[in-house]
Amino acid sequence: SGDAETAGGDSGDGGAITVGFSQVGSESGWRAANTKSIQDALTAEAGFDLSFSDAQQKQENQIQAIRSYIAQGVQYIAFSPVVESGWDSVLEEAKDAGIPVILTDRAVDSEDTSLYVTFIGSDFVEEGKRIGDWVSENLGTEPINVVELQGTTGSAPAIDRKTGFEDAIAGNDNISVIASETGNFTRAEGKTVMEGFLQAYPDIDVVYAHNDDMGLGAIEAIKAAGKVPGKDIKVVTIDGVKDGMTALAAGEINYIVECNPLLGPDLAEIIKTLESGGTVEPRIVTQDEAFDQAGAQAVLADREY
Ligand code: GYE
Repeated sequence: SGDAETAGGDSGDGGAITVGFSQVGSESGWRAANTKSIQDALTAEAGFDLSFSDAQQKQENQIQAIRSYIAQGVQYIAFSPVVESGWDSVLEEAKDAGIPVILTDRAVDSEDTSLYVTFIGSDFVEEGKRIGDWVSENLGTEPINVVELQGTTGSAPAIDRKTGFEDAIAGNDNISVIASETGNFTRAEGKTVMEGFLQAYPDIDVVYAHNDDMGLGAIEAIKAAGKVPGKDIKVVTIDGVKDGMTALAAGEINYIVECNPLLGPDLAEIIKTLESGGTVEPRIVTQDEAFDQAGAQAVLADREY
């Protein structure tokens, strides 16, 4: 139809849909898979003109990116909020500009839910709970000392995965979380924090890492301390990315609850639905599996990411 939106794309059916996406960063294997999924789904061939930015785990960068998408007048804004709080003003600016916002992966704590159309992503409380259930059910009744590597402070997955785990172990007096610190969802910080834990606590039984990458960093620290990961110290993580599943299949991780990063196709579909005047559910929960070592061995070859 020759409108302004045709400038950046060429869908041949009246102009590409302009979308601004503000990504958290590139902190983990999960994030890399999530970025690829979004970029692979919101292509020019599929009818999109995607502007993508990486906030390097900084909220101020995300706010700046969103403001620039508003200034550009994109048709849709999508983002994965690095932390839960502090979004109300910029979301109000988007609303005032008439630009629908879609939350992917992580939640905001804004009370006014009219500030975004929908939130698509996993149930992080449930993920933490499944890890806690596994620890409760598989490691016996002797005292179990757990150290926890938390995700980015203030992020929805760090808050919820901690809560879910605590809920699940609440009835088990033999399980204690003896230390809990953030490793910011990165392998390097997971390793450093675990080195500190190993020095401070001689009798760690389990590491609960909020993502695979921190667990993989912890494994390096465990090996460097002369212990065997998966045996001397059990390792349980969340995500199920290739490196995590490989370590699980090799016996260095004991259990992984999956968190599906492949949100691109659903995001594309949500935008197409809205574009054609349809409505979408305010909360779309992604389905996740869980794997023990035999389960990882069975699926490893066919994993997409
Ligand atoms: O688990 C972690 C990433 O928000 C679910 O962010 C996501 C988390 C994921 O850094 O690896």
